[in-house]
Amino acid sequence: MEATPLVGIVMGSQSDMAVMEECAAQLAEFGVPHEVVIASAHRQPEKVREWASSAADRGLRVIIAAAGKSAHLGGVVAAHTPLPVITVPMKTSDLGGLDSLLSMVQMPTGVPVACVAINGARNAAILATQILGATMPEYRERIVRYKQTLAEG
Ligand code: RP5
Repeated sequence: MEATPLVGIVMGSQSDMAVMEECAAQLAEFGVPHEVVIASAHRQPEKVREWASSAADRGLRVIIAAAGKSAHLGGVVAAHTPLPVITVPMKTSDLGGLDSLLSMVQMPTGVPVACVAINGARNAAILATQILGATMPEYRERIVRYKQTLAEG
């Protein structure tokens, strides 16, 4: 039986998948059960609302939201869930991802999201695992080991 996902990855378009596969791969390396869904805040607002508002009850602990251009997905998800939301600004063809980044970091007071670097998919996975590790020792241990591998070069 598959483990209940602890991290939910949501992205605005199939076109984000090539970058976000790295996020899923990093979570898999840490052994973190996760789910992946494509849902656009603008094109599929009801799908986003339903997924985000049921996330905590379904067992998710952290959400990673990736989007590009006018990247409202993370903020909309955060509006519908008490879970922490990590956003990943997608690099874009016209504005290089600065559009995505600024859309994500300028959230109004009361609805925060964390934000990693443009295309920072692996860092989003690492941060999500660190959040899990705050209360789940097995994931804290995986981060400790990962940091040891970084230090050893
Ligand atoms: C956003 O618009 C998506 O997250 C994607 O990064 C960007 C472009 O989407 P497509 O037009 O390629 O579907 O919603």
